[in-house]
Amino acid sequence: MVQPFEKPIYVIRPFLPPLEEFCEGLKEIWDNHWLTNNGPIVQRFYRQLSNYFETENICLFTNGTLALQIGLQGMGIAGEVITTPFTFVATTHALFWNKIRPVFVDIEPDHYTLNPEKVEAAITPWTTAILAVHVFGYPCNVYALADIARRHNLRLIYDAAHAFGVRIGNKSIAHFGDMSMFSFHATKLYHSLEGGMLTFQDSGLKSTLDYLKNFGFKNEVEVVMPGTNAKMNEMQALMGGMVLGYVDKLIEKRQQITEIYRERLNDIAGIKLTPGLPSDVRYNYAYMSIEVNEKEFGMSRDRLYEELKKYNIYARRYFYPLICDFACYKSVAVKDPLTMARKVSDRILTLPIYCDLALDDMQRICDIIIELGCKEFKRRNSTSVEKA
Ligand code: T4K
Repeated sequence: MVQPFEKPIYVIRPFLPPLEEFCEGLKEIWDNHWLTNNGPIVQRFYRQLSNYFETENICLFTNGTLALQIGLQGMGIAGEVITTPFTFVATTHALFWNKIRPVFVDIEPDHYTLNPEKVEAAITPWTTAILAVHVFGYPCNVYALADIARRHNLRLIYDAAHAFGVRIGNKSIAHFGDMSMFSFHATKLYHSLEGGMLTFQDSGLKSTLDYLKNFGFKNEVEVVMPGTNAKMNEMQALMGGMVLGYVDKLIEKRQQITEIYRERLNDIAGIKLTPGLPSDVRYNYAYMSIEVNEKEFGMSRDRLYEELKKYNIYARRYFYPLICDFACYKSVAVKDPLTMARKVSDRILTLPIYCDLALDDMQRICDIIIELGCKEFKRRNSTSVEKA
């Protein structure tokens, strides 16, 4: 019998650079006595990211939620926006804070991104934009969505919170759509403690976004719009700049972990792994999700989630419930039956993945999952034999 872990294994564990490296960086902040409000380290971080994403059309924020909220405001999005119910709740909150009505449509079965056919069917005279999510870092069908947006004169915005480092062909994913939001939260594969970033195609937006995140100040005496406070600070930028130096290695390590998971869980009845991505996608291995089919596995997703806790493994049900089922969005009329989103949300389970997850530990996580499935399957079968 496989033994439980002595210490909790969480779904993620943030990467931290060597402490000495961070302490060295802190000296710069202590020397500067500059902590926030577009300080020198934020400016340097901006240049590093411009280089990484090959664009100057970047704006940094204190977190991804405020970035998205301000991005929508800066672009003047209003009315109805077509979006996915299978995401973190912040995606929809950003619409709500802009008094925009979310129109939820269904997702694709393989990579859980917006289904373009459903998007097109949901367009009304009030639709102004599509807010799609590269969920788990899996790219949306960017070409189909761009075509729909162009034909219907809609803006195309991506919640790319999970998609740092993802590329399609020879381009960063940041170059698709009118705007993309990246989250640098501690739980993401790439982080700056907390933080967020917008990338956008229209360079004219930059000053508006900069005003909006800094109370609307143009200079000491001019406030040009009612902005808020959503600035990134020096400590965040210091961490972000350091982690950037490690990001390729972090992605490589996660790829290794993912491959072992896939190898071990591939032939387990009732566990569905995500199919491979098109060959021109460079994936970032942001999350390791499986779908659990209760009938075939012998145990429901929720039972497995609870049983794993007994072994000190804290998997997560990203994303369950669907956003439209949260109390605060229940009053939003949903016309699409969301058949696929409901099915996936009831089956999905995100397993631990982070760069310092020991390979032995992940083998043990797989052993536990397999053992739990087999035990339950045998128990159910023997009960039905006894009954017969
Ligand atoms: N759009 C999408 C699609 C998103 O996924 C998110 C955020 C956003 C927008 C908004 O971006 P931000 O405003 O956050 O930049 C977590 C994160 O808090 C959230 O950022 C993330 N998505 C979401 C998918 O996951 P929770 O509620 O699951 O976090 P929490 O605190 O339960 O952490 C998960 C596990 O990580 C814990 O069990 C333990 C571990 N952990 C967590 C933290 C914070 C650590 O080991 N160390 C830590 O410092 O939302």
